[in-house]
Amino acid sequence: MSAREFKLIFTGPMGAGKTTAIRAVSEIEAVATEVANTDRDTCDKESTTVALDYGEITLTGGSRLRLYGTPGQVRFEYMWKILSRGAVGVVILIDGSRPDPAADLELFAGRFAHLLGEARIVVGVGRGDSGNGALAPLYEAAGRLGLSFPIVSADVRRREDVLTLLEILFTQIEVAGLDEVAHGSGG
Ligand SMILES: Nc1nc2c(ncn2[C@@H]2O[C@H](COP(=O)(O)OP(=O)(O)OP(=O)(O)O)[C@@H](O)[C@H]2O)c(=O)[nH]1
Ligand SMILES: [Mg+2]
Repeated sequence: MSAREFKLIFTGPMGAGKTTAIRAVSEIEAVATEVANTDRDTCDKESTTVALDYGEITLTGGSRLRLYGTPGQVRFEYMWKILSRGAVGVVILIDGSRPDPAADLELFAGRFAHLLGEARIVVGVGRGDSGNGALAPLYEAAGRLGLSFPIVSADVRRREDVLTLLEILFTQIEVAGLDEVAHGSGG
């Protein structure tokens, strides 16, 4: 049986943890394109991604996931499209402590919605209040776009949490039969 490979994207606003998430799970040394962060008002951290992150992980069933992280800043938006090509899954990471997480989700889900014929979405929310109803505004934001996808709390510094996001996403991809579409039903 030939090894099956799938391309997944991690996206979301600056500082949500895309680079952190890929580092947390990659079984190869993750590739990063970090530069010093000059936008400390938006997000107070040392560095920011300007082109992409890259990592790889093999699932228990043998499927190999190629993980691409986008930059979070809208000025690098041209990379979002380039990185999206051929992706069958999108992980949108949301920082629940930012001023308007629902608006962030609306922006990113809207920008990646064009992939939904051949891809699925999962949303991971960090730093937020994980209490009952805390995710409701995010589900409402998805509803405004006419979209529905799973939204779960996740601390992407924890490998287990990132793996859970990937499992939720990969299950949707399998249920939708996108793994067959991407790789041919005969293979
Ligand atoms: N306290 C807390 N910190 C978190 C959580 N998730 C991520 N972080 C931290 O937030 C920072 C995220 O930084 P990056 O991984 O560079 O974020 P990014 O999304 O790649 O950002 P850009 O590339 O600049 O768009 C890291 O320092 C993480 O350790 C969380 O749930 N709680
Ligand atoms: Mg990054």
